Amino acid sequence: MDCIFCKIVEGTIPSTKVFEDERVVGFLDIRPAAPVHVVIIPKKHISDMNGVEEEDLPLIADIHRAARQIAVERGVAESGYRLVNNCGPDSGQEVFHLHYHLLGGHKLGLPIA
Ligand code: D5M
Repeated sequence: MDCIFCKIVEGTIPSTKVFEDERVVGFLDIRPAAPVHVVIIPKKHISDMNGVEEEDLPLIADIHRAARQIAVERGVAESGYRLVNNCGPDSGQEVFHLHYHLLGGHKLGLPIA
């Protein structure tokens, strides 16, 4: 499958991984939108939130658990951070492998709409 994030999981293209466990990987975003910008993905290929099946729901909890740990390790757990999922054309989703952006490290702007 020609999926850039699957290739990051496999290690066939370079990335700076900051988190990895059995089911989840976190790596630095190539185009950081904030001082801390980590992309968190399930290793399993799921195209987007609409593709999340009932059986995948534990993976969403795994991603949140990873996000919390990454936030601590990147020093933004106390100052605050945002976890963003883009789904579909209006959201601007560019990569069709389910992912969450963990953003922090400065005062984040609102609204994001
Ligand atoms: O965001 C997709 C995000 O993925 C976007 O912020 C760039 C990032 N990206 C794309 N390719 C790479 C690689 N190779 N390494 C690290 N980060 C990458 P979206 O929500 O789909 O708009």
